[in-house]
Amino acid sequence: KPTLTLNESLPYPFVFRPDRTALVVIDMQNDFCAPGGFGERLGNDISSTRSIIPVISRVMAAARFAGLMIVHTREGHLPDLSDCPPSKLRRSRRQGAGIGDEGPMGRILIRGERGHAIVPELTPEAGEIIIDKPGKGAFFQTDLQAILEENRIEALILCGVTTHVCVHTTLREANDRGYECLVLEDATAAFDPEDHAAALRMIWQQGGIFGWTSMSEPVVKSLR
Ligand code: TIU
Repeated sequence: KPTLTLNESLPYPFVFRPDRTALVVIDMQNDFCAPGGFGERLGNDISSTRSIIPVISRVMAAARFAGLMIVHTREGHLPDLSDCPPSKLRRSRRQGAGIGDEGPMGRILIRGERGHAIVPELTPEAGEIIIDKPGKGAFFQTDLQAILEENRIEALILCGVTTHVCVHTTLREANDRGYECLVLEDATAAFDPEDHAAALRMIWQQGGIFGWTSMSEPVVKSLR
């Protein structure tokens, strides 16, 4: 399989093998992208997280076309909250968005509820991996690392929400596990654009201390 080079990435060209690369779509759930969900109840404007849905859709289509492994993650907890740290529960309640509380889309951030589901536009296809995670990072208390190793994956292309929280935590976990990471600037979002910009800068500074960033279009083009 050929090696692809993205000349447009920061801080320098990102080189990857499609057969050793996974697209990881992080937490594109109703709870972060739909009215009445966890994100909005925390006091955020969800227009930024909604705006990346069509961008991710294009990237996902290109990844499917090129045969990349696709991983979807969902943040959420068991109905009895046994996998939710008391600290996380306390802080969510204090903010008026208690994990497990009833909302317009069912219980907030609980597996199986409508709020927990991936937005309909980005529904996973058969054969794609879905990782249910209790934390911000996709590696903590999940099978993700074992699945990536089984598939001989060496590099991750990350998108989803939010840039500075679950995308960054997953990026950092992946770094410590030896994966090369590319984060898509226009296919990630935070509720506050300052958090988004700062989080992106943190990736490529110091010669790419956590990896690379790029706009989506060069990636889509390279996969065609
Ligand atoms: N998925 C994710 O980023 N979870 C969060 O709680 N993000 C916030 O920005 N709150």
